[in-house]
Amino acid sequence: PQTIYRKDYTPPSYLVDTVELGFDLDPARTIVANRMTLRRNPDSAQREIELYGENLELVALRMNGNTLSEQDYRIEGSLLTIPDTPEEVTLEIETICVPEQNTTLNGLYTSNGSFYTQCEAEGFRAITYFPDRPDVMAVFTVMLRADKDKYPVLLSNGNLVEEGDLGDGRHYAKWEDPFKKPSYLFALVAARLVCQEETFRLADGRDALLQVWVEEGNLDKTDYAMQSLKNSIRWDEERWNLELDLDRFMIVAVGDFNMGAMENKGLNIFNTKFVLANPRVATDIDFQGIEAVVGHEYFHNWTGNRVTCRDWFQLSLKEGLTVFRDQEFSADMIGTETGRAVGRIDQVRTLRQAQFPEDAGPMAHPVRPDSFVEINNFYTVTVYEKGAEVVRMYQTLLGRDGFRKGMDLYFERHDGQAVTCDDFRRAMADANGRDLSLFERWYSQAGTPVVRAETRYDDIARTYTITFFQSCPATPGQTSKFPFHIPIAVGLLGADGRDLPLTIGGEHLGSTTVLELTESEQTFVFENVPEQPTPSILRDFSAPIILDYNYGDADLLHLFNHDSDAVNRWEAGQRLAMGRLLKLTGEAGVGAPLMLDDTFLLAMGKMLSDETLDPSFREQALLLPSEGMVAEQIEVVNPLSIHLARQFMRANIGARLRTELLAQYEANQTPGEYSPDALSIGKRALKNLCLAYLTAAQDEEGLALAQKQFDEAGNMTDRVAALSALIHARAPGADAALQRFYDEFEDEALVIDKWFMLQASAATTDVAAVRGLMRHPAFNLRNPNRARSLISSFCAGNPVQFHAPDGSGYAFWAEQVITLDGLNPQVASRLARAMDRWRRYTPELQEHMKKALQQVAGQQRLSNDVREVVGKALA
Ligand code: HT7
Ligand code: ZN
Repeated sequence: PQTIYRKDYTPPSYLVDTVELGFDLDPARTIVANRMTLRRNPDSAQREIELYGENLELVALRMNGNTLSEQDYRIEGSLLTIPDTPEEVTLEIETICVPEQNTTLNGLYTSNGSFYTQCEAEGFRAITYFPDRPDVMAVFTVMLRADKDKYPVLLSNGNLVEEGDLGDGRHYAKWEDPFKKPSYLFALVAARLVCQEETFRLADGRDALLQVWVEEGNLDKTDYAMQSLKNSIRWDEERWNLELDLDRFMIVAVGDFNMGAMENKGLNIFNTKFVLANPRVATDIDFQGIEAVVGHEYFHNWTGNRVTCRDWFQLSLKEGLTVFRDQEFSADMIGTETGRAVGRIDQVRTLRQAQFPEDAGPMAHPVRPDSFVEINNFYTVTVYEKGAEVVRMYQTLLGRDGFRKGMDLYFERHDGQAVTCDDFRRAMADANGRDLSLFERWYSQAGTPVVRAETRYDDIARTYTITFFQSCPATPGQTSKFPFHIPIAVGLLGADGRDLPLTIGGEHLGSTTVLELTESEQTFVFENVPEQPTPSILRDFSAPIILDYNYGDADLLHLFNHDSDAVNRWEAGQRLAMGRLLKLTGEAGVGAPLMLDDTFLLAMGKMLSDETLDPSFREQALLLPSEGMVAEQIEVVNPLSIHLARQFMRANIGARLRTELLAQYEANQTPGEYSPDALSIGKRALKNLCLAYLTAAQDEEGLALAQKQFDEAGNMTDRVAALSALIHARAPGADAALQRFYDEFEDEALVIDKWFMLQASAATTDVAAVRGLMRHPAFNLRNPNRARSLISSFCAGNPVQFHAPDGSGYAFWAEQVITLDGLNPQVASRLARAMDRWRRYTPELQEHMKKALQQVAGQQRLSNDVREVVGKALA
């Protein structure tokens, strides 16, 4: 496969002003008529028109009214070139595609018999020939024609300008989008749907029509998405002065979808998972996901749609920025300081669990990649979550007001343009009169920087010195790195646990200050420090780095008990827990007896019962680092030892903190009507963690409580938590509970996904059991949610069984990647990434893993998506 390089970017040869699309929608044979006006791009020396098309039957091609014959153009792969074209051109292209056979869910496809599209990144070329690249922006008009009975609802981007009957059982709708847009933002839907709608008054007094479209039977699950949409619109107005620019904004939910959702202009298409919710079927995490994703897609209207990306290497320009915006939105919706910190802790967890490993693995790439084989493989945690961290660091460095000035300048300069990450950085720098040239390295260098800190207190001079040493490990294609521009927020705690006032160079800096690292070694001296302090470094996780500081247990306990920065307070607990987990893992590996010290348990018990603290924070503080996070700390990974160590720790906590856990289980009940507000969510989370610890200890009362909670729960959060506790504890009632759960929710696809996922990730579920579940009538490999709920949950979420010593998990993985690749390369390729870190396992496991990787790589017919992932893993 061909590698595409960022350095090879050239401007498009032609620009497209208008596109008129006509669709005669038929699942077996859809005819697409495309009439577009193009003109030569003054910024390009090229004189040929380049169009992309894939899996299309080309019926006719006319240029300025004349039919072109095969001698007039070339088709090489997906590129159609028309040479020697005039300054201004009208092209008319007729193609045929077959939506019902499109299992890739890219381009135009059918789901449950209806039509949907997915065009990002390069799906539009599976609909018609077009200069399908984000720097070609055009005004679209769309005419949809389809059978009226089967597809009563016909939607596309922008405004509905005409609709009516065609007489032969078919009808039509014409849509015009007044804003020019790249082709990846095109969308259409032709389906039997119903909607919840509302008119919403915008800040400038205009009324906008908001609609949430779902399949019949799901209207009782749209309230939260609608509320989240209204909150998003208001928040964007209030925090950034950004208004909805359309009269109509639609969300459509579809059951077959490769990712979470898509920000098509005015017609967002969503995975049902991020739309449908009510207390009976959705958990607190589902509700939170809906708020975040509805916000994320809506915020793209400015950060992505109005200002878009010049090329796909700049993906983080829109994704990093929009993730940052959705994170801030969710934090502001909670509105409390603890709520914000708990959200931040979740973000740190995601980074450590998924992004740091990516940065250290074979697919490591900079936030702005230099090359790719398949762009779909670069919708990654690095581009999204690390990208958001990079945006957050601007705000940390420039302050909230400075960041806002930068955003304002960015929109002022670039509205209606397709731009680069450099343009964004320049806007930030220029708006604040700052030199941010070194900051560019966050975009160009892959890998997670490691910052080592050394400290010294001088009790005579009353100074406290911190020296930082930064480095960054080699990543594929980048052996040595330059120092990063790193904001490190620091506070110093006195012996009484309070923040000491900070002074550097005579300047009073309050209780937290942001130190800026730009060199590989830098020293900062705090003055007038009255006593040996405990340093709280990297407050609020001010940069996506690994902090290497030799904290002793006493320091960590002090921070865990007192740090005013909630993120670092949590972090101290994680460090305490990680130390124990690593020690226990070593002991489990050699069959030594396992023991957990009283100091740790005491600290955990105190945190658990400290009712001055928010339950949501206590839950986070008591949650142990995941098995995956432990694995990242170990050079030679034996998943079973890690599992045994963590299970031992959980059971020990459950047994030795039994009284406190039972008390908190009771204290954090949320009687009455279910509400997904932050306090109730926190209480349920803490209560259900207590239940998980108690049942991990096989506590009889705990097991009885789990059964009772399962039987009586009035909401899905408690239901699923109880079921999970029963399954993981191998409780006698687990099988019956699973059956009851299935029977009760058989018709709720998203709940049945949970049913599969719970089983797939249980350490008792081996490959044979997963194969059995694949034969279940409710299993369907073609549905991405279902495939992920069973196969990905097993391969990425059940380390003990996936890494079975006989290699059966890996053989299963290879088989599924190969089969899925024939249906849906995007889903297959994500599953393929479960093997990214294969070189870190024991030699025996490595051997099996390599064999499985080679088996996949050796397939003759393989998508670029999967070939790139396994190729890089084996390289
Ligand atoms: N911008 C959207 C990306 C997306 C996507 C990418 C590749 C293949 C399918 C896809 N569906 C959605 C989602 C987002 O970040 O908002
Ligand atoms: Zn996005």
